[in-house]
Amino acid sequence: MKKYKKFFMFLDNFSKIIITSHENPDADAISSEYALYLLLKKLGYNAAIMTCEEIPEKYSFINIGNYINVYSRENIINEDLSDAALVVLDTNTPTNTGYIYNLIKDFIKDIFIIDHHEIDENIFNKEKSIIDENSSSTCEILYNIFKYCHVDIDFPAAQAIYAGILYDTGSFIYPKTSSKTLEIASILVNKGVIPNNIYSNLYEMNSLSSLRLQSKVFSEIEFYHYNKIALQVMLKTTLEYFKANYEDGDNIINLPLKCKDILVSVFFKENYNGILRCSIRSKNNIDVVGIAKKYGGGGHTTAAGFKCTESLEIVKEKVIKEIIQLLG
Ligand SMILES: [Mn+2]
Repeated sequence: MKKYKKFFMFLDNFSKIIITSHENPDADAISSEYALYLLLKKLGYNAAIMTCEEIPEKYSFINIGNYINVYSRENIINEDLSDAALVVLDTNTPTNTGYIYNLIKDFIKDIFIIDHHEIDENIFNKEKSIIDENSSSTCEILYNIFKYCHVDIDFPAAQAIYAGILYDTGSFIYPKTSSKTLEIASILVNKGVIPNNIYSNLYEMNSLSSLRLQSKVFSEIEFYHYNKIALQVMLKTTLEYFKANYEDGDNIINLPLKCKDILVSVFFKENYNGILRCSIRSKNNIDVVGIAKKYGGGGHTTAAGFKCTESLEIVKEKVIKEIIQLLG
C-alpha cells in the first residue's frame, strides 16, 4: 500500500523518531502511541514516545513495560533531537499536542501525521501524512500498518489497539464502526485480548469524585429548541470542589443522547488551567463538524469540538444559534 510505504520512506531519513499525540490524551491517543512505538522498535528504529501529558490512571493498564514516558521541561531540553522527526498521532494539528510541541518544535527536522479526523483537503501535505477519515480510530490505522509490515501483533500491542478501537467507537456503536473494525477486534481477541477486561478498565474504574462530578453536571443540564439540544457545563470550580480529574467528565456528553428527543449534545468543559473547550455530539448523522471548524476546531461528522477563545456566555449563545439553524 502506497500510503504506508511513504511513511517508512519518511522515517528512513532520520536517526531518531519521536512519537506523540494530542493533549488531554484519550485511550486512542495513548494506545496508538504505544502500539506505534512497539512496531518501530521491532523494526529496528530508534523511537521514543514523548509527551508532557500525564497518563490518566484508568489508561495505565495499556502501558505494559512503561514505554510511555511523561517528560518534564528539563528532560526534553537535554535530549539530542538534532536528527529527529516527529510523528503526531490522533490529531492533524501538531500544535494540538500540548506543551511538548513548544519544547521540541525548534529542534525536530520534520513532522508526519497519522490520524482519522476530518481535514481540509487543500491545506494538507499528503506526502507527510496518513489520514483515513473512514477509520474508526487511529488504532485501526495502526493495525493496518502492522499488517503492512508483516509484524506479529503480540499481546501488549493487541490490547492497546483493542482499547483504542473500543474507546473511539463508543464500544462498537459509533457510525465509523465497520465490518472491518469488528473483524480486527475479533483477530485481537484471538491474540488473547479479553473484551470484558478492557471494558472494565476503561469504564468501570471511575472514582467516587468522578461520580459526584457527573451527577452535579448532569443535574444542571439545559434544554433548547423544543428539547432537541442539550447543554451541559463543567467548570474548573466544580472540578476543584469535587477534587475530580478533568477526564472524569469524558462520558458526560454522551448521556443526553440516550433520550429520544435530544439530537445534539453540547458540553462546555473547563480544565484546571482555566482552558475552556466545547464538544458537540449528534445523532442521525447530523453534521456538527462544520460548527467546530468555524471556531478553529474539528473532529468527525457526529463528534466534534474546539477550544474556546471567548467567554462561556458568548460562545454558548453563538453555538446554540448555529445548531438551531442547522436543525432548522
Ligand atoms: Mn481517535
